[in-house]
Amino acid sequence: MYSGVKAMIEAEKALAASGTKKVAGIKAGTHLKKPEDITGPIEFPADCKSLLCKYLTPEVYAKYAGKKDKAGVAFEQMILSGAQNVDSGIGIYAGSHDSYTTFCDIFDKVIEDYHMHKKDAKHVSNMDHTQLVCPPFTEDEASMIVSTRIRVGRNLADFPLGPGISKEQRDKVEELVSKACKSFTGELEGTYYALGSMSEADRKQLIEDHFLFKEGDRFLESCGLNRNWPEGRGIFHNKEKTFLIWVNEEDQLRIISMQKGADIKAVFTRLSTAATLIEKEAKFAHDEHLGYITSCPTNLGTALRASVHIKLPLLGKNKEQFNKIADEFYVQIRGIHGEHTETDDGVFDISNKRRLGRSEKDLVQDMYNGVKAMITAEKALAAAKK
Ligand code: ADP
Ligand code: CIR
Repeated sequence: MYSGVKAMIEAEKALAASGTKKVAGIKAGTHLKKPEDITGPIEFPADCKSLLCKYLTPEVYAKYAGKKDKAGVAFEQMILSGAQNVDSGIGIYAGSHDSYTTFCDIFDKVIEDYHMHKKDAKHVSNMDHTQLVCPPFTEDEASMIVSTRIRVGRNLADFPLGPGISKEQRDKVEELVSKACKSFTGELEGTYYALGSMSEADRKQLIEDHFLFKEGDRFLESCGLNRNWPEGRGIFHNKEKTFLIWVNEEDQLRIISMQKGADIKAVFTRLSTAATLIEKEAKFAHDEHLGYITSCPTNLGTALRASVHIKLPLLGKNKEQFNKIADEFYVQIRGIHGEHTETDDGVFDISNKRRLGRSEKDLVQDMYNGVKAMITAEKALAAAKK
């Protein structure tokens, strides 16, 4: 009896010790190469501003470490981008629609922080272009606007999102989308070009002319979105390149309407017509709470970014005033060569910042209102100079 009890006491003590053993923290940074390198709670640098850093508490980490969503995507895969890139703004990507449910303790917080959209809030869509209030710009105002573009992101309901999709599934998405593109007629009719069979010169030209995505985004690379590049990726566009679809970039579809000049209404009308047509054929990942499902939580809801490239040489130098207007009108300032680029010639990309909890037409309205306010400020600065 004695020996048996003694052995049980030892076993109990060992179990207690293993239960209280502290898991070693892992330093964030580019030395983390793959999801398996995340073997403990992440220690971020003190100045890290990402939402991942803010909400990945040791408790959340402990709850989700080693877990997978229903599509089989590991939690560590979703947080690798922010764990590697400590300059991330967000730092987390979903592997499938289900990630938002399975890992809700962190995604709910990120979504509420970024979009101010609470756990029980509903998202309502409205693409009715006739409800947009955007009186045409005067001639001198319109001449400040180089071009206008509106895109929405979409993912197919029957597939995981980019970080979780297999090569075979991605190729299938390409096949389905490129086939569906053949049914466009009239102004929307066009051709699908696979990235892999495009010449280097054509690819470069399309990027320079703002039509095609770039490759090698380090945030997307880290979350697994660039696997098997360039296979399965491509672009559809009509003859005039006013209607385009990016296939299997950050989202499975990025539906884009764009043209030179300032006619926001025409660009939105084309986009909503095309998106409605595509929706009749395809089943997109969508729910009542989050709207259209995207891998990056910033794009949830409408996945809509409406932008103009606009010349603001004076306001652009007056950063405080520029940022104040941007904040007041919920618009974002980017460089004109895509996200994370800087502007050097006084031309800026101004777009709606919000995506979720507001309808498409409200967000295009945000962009119009913000742009109008910036034009007014630019004109006042020019008049004061005289
Ligand atoms: P997204 O719109 O998908 O967030 P980016 O900011 O990376 O992506 O922009 C993608 C491409 O679209 C870039 O080449 C960018 O210059 C181009 N673009 C964005 N807005 C406009 C616009 N208003 N006019 C012309 N090109 C634009
Ligand atoms: C970050 O966290 O800064 C990057 N993952 C990008 C976030 C912005 N979202 C996006 O471009 N879709």
